[in-house]
Amino acid sequence: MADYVIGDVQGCYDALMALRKKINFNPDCDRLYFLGDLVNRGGQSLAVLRWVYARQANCQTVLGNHDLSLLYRYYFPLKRQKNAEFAAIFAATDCDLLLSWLLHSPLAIDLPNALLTHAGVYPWWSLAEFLQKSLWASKKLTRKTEKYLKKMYGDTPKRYDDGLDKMARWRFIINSCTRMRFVDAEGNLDFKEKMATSDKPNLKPWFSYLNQSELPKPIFFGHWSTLGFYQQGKINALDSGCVWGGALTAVRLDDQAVFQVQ
Ligand SMILES: [Mn+2]
Repeated sequence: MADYVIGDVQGCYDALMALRKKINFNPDCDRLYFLGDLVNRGGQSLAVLRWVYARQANCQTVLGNHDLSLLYRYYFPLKRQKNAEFAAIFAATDCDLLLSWLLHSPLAIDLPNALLTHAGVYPWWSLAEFLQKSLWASKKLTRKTEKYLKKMYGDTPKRYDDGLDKMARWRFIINSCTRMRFVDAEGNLDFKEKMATSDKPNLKPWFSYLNQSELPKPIFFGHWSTLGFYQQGKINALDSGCVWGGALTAVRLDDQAVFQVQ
């Protein structure tokens, strides 16, 4: 029995099947934890969703920004753009089942030996605060889906404050959990820089603000394909750019063994 954390699949079903073979996935006892962005751009998003959905007893995902984009367009058909992969999902007879399951996926998964989230943990929060806030945001998303999804898009507020109104706090939590890369020294999120490093001296990767010696467990995240597969202390970035011709990465939690397929 083994637990694996898997980076951004983004509709790359063939890569997922190759990885499954490589880790010798046994659905009777192994568990797979996906770091979000199961869908979009890889061309086989429906197949990926169906595969994970059918194995939900031992597969779980956190929500990524592309998963939320899919849900947004499901609930607001007028916002659907030309996206053949999403169109195939909306046209599928099992669309409602698949997307209801996806909607109920969490923003964070707290395992005994690892914390999983799509983009990261806002470094001005403790892990306990992060978990409490992400759970609160998930509840809003599942209970008042259209009300909240409608207001999801936007780059503000840049910084979290308990005094912000409910929708602003919710959007900040969604943005930090699913889109964050660089943060400035005052705690403002930046959404422009997408490379591994930034020329702006005030911007640092969110994880560089963490005091790793105080972290109770390693953090695993995806989303940052330009950073690639990156491990530094308790920080584990697993989006190795499968959809951009890179690799799909899995880490076995028990022994930190790394598995990759091109
Ligand atoms: Mn992402």
